[in-house]
Amino acid sequence: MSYRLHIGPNIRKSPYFDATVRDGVATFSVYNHMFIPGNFGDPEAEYDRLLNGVAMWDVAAQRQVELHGPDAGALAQYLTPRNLDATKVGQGRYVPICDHDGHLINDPVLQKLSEDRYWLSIADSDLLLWAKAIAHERGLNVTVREPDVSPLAIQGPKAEDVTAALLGDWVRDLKYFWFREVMLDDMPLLVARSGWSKQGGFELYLRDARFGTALWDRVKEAGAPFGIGPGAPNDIERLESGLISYGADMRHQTHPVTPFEMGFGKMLDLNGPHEFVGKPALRALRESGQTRRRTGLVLDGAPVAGNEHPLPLFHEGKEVGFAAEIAFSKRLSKNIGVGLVAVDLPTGTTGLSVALAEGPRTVTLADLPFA
Ligand code: THG
Repeated sequence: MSYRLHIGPNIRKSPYFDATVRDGVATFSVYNHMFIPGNFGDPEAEYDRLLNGVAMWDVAAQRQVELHGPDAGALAQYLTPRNLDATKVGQGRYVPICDHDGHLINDPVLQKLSEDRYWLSIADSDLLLWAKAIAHERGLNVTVREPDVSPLAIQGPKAEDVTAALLGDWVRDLKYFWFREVMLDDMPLLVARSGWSKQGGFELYLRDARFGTALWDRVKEAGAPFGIGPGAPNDIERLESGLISYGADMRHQTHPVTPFEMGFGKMLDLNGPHEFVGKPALRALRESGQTRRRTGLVLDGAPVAGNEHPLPLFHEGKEVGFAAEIAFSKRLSKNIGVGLVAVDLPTGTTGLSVALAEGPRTVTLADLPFA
């Protein structure tokens, strides 16, 4: 389903907005109060480029929350149950963020730029307000703000060749989730090997919005020999790969989940000496035991149109969880999805049901990733 959105000054525009419009963006969504491209008119070609070639995405809506000052490291550690002791300057880390009830409120990538400067590259919830309030209320000596930083992703098997053509062969030695700060002409960038797909690639964090179109065009030019084309974070690929989508898979207002339920249990350090938001709640949740788990879903029948919000899953007349997102995978030629179900229902369990707009479907539980 798609609707027309009313466009007004209340929704922010990415520095790449003009370039994406010029290059044929067909749909937008809204993420962190900013437009983010949905597709460029040919979703199948865009999926194919991501899996077999290379795609460029305007992901400026992955906004940064900057922690700067003597207590930046202390605040970063207080915000996440993941232990950051071993995190080095130049290294990124996927960090679950919980509220005081132990519910996930964001799942950003943390970048450690220096001992006194960190960025949280956030998912779609207002972490800036949260981090500012916590810093202030705890009397920490740190400035929390949204810097002028806008990521552009290059994803797909040919992303390394494109990024090397643009920036040099050193990018080939960059390790997964590590980054380097560089200049491209006059453009200040942070370049990381990361991105919201399992096809490999890089994210260029542009540190001056005035160069949005210039950077977009440099990437396009460097990628042309490799068949680069515009695209956007791809829901079908992410379902196949099992990547987590805050907003779809969980949202603290509507379908709160714990990090244990999302499979983050091993990332948490609940026994260490350091304090962090949610520690007592998470320790209590660990004791009381997990009731739901993240799972893949397979739906029978004809290709589905997809769902607009989480849908309850039923088994033997009982509600046992929810389907977070469902889509038809042409590559796997089946309807796939992700969701949460009761822990006593193992992979392979069949006969669950979900009520789609187009009618009821039978659901079988599957392992993640699908492929
Ligand atoms: N890149 C950057 N910022 C982001 C995202 C991103 N902000 C929004 C959103 N994505 C945050 N959420 C995620 C979710 C998954 C991953 C990264 C950010 C991810 N996960 C890998 C996985 O699950 O296999 C690796 C996780 C790990 O290291 O353990 O990459 O994509 N800049």
